Amino acid sequence: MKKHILLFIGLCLFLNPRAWTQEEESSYVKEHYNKEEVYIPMRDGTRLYTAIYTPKEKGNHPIMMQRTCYSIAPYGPDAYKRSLGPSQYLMEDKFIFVYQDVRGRWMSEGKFTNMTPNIPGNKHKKEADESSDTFDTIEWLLKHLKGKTNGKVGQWGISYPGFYTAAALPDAHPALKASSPQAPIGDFFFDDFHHNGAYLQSYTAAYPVFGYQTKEPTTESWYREAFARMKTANAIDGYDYHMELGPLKNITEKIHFDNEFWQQTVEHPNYDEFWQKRSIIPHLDDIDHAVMVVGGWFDAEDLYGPLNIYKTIEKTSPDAYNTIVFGPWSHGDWARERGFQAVNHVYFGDSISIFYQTEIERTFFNHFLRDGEGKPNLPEAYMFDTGLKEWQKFDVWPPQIPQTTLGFAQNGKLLINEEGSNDDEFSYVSDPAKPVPYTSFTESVTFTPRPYMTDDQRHAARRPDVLVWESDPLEENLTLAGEIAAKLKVAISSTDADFIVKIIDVYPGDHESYEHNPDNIVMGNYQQLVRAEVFRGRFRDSFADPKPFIPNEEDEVDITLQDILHTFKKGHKVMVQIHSTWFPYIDRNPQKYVENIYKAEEEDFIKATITVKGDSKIEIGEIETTPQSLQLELDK
Ligand code: PG9
Repeated sequence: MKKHILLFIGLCLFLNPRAWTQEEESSYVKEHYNKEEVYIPMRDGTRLYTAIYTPKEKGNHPIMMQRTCYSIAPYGPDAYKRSLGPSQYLMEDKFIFVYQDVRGRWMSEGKFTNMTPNIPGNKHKKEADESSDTFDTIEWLLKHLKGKTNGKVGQWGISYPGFYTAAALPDAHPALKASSPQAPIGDFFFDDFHHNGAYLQSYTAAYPVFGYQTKEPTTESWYREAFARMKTANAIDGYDYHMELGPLKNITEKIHFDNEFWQQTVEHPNYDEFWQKRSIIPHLDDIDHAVMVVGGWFDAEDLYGPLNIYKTIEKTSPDAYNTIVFGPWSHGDWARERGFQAVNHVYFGDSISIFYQTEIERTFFNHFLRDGEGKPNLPEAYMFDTGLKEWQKFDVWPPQIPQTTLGFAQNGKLLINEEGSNDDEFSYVSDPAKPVPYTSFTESVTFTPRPYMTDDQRHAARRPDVLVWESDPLEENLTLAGEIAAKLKVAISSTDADFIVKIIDVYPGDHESYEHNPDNIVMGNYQQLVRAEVFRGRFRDSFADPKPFIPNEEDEVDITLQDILHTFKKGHKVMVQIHSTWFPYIDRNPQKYVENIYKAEEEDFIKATITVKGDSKIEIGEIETTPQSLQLELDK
């Protein structure tokens, strides 16, 4: 009888997987895995500290590896990670899990470099980069684990570990069979610290983690004192905190005065060789193993990276098995399941991460690392429609569907598939002394910004320095899918300005509210942000070669916003907002052209009248954008 009950429980769990508790995961690791820690020598002699978790169950297990700048802690042969691998399901499937501190971080030797530049064609040379470090690590592991492994290696990582996964794709070791760069950083001038040349002031507190060199291998944090300078514990209002900070030069003088990466950021305000060589995107042209790129539609940190790494591989390694998965997630949500999936106030459904972990990620790795023939039963693009709140499968991304154009008419009327008139113009006064808040709520100083990605936009819509266009209530569903190009015709009264463009889903007044929200969050008439982007106007002709505007002369600013898949449902309205400050998410543009905004003085910050001409427009669909770093490579 007991056996039948246990069998029934097991069947229920298999059919309805549930997230384990931390205690369950931790005890599983100790019961089923052995751990060893080793130094692995790289080709230049530098040794990288590596933890190897091997199943106690004998067998020829595949290897799953993660390389990280965030520590492979806990250190010590008897200290075990609470869980192993991308999910508990792959941990149950028994792999040899390998974690490695990258060069110059934590217990590894060597010097840390942000976004280590790739050395093309480096497979057999003496110089080291992330590709060669991964190659040398795999070569060493195959020898060390002989008799315990089937010789197939997979790798995965989220965010910076996602970059290290992508950085291992060029000149990959032949044993590397499956890579999943998840929310990978692609290029720090467009991911994380900058968007289209504008600095994300909301990232200021993150600099200590990346701006210092460890004097020698250590298990202890070496940046905590510098982190404390941001007083993040006491700063209850990030907007006021950053306004009181004043111009960015005060960050250099008062906070990050000894931070190597901050100094580099300040000295390289344009997209010069310093940033270009740190982009992984131009190096994705000889990939010969399976890749699954994963990202979240509301990932505030790395959206440019996953979308452009996937699309570039499609272009430059057309024969590679290369797929993409995008869900209704914030940064890294897919790796954790809390029962329901919501980003800030917006609810998308239950057990979405479990579905991804069990049906998509587990299938991908088991297929390519065990004995899967041909291709796994997965689509080219597994994309979640964030309006319909359901998964869609596509044979190609961006999808080949008719382009949608949004146009701007008088009286705040948004035109759909109709363009406005150049005779119309819409103006506002942008004042850096009173910038548009980027959140509808009070937020303290952030390590990185997150909830704003689906936030209510009514706080901005009511400001005189925000242009707003709104469609009539839709008579049928409208799906906006693919890439987005905002083509603005503008004139400004000064010599520099930023442009923020937002696409917003306006809910009907009777829209349901969600039980996971506080009672005061009513979703009727909610103006949900779907996608937004900033563009620093000085870079309108070239990110490498900025130039001032000529006051009051019409000019063009073309802005690429990151892809979306969102169905605006019948009864909803489509809204577009345009403005020129977005604080403290983005640093304030002085609006008077200076060579380097990181060194601008208080008196450089001036009001400016911004005019947007009526024949500006936004196009959504297959726009054929090319990442800046790839374009520069192609232009050589
Ligand atoms: N991409 C994320 C990040 C990079 C740099 C600063 C802050 C965040 C991440 O690796 O989590």
